[in-house]
Amino acid sequence: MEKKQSGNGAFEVTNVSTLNCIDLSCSDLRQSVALLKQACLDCGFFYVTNHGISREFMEEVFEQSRRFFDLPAGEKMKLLRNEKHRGYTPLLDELLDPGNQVHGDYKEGYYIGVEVPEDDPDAQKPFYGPNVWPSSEILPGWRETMEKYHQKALEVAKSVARIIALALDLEIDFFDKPEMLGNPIATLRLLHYGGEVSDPSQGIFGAGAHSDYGLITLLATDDVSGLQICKDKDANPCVWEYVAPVKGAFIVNLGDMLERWSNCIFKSTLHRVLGNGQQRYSIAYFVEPSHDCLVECLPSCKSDENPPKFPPIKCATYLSQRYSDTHTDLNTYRAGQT
Ligand SMILES: O=C(O)CCC(=O)C(=O)O
Repeated sequence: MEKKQSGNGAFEVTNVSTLNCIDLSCSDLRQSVALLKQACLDCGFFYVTNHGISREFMEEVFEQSRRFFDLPAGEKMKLLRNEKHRGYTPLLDELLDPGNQVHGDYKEGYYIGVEVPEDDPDAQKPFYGPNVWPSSEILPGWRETMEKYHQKALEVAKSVARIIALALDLEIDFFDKPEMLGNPIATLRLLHYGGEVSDPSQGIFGAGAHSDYGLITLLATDDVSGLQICKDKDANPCVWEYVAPVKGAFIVNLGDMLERWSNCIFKSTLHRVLGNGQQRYSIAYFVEPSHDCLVECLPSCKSDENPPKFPPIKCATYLSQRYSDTHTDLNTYRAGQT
């Protein structure tokens, strides 16, 4: 248990959550499916270990991330995120929980999507296009590290998605189809929390409460705690529990599209980040299907007694709405330059 002094002087006692752990090297697939299903029904968060990405490589990705965020603010602003959601997001850019936050999140970030050259017809789609890269003179090897990580993380995501498919009584390769993860919108996001202390009673957060938009998110963190989950998002007030970092493991959580696909059998989970005065680095990998994928209730998740709770929606339409709801209008930065 962790004790934290809240703004009004009272102590909030926060438990550390116990989460199931899915070992991707385990040969007993039935056991993995059972563990994952229990985690998805219980809280929508679990750890994934033995995923095939080495600790050395993870350390390299974190080191490159630190090198980026250590650059002077002016250098980072030259790489400001564009309309395709690629590039740098400054401190306070994102406001995830407007009802409870006095301003944006105390974090900066960097979005890297699937690299699609400008002259490729797919680059017309809202979430495809070329990435924004720091120059190799300033950060040698940076792009190569991030591209390699992007590919490796997608393989991990596909392995997890196969277990999710089985847990939902679907064919194991359900999410491997071209319109699903065959041609996904998958976004790597480097995050840096600068060491500000959060104060929920004053509406100040490292990241405000939110659920992720897609199928799943793979999260790697350093060993500074801060991530909290609310297992029952319908509870009022929410009960927050810390998720402890586990060396070498991904923290995986379910997103809103999976909630829609599964007709709320597997719910997305509210989570937030509290800063504790220490700098913190994390790396999120958001996994969404292809632009044109119609996210609609799965046959195995509906019946006459339990009809679909959400209308079908195209992945790109849904995502565009969620991004514009939560990010600062880019014109605000342009106005600041004149
Ligand atoms: O930094 C973290 O631990 C969580 C980040 C997160 O929730 C997000 O980017 O959606």
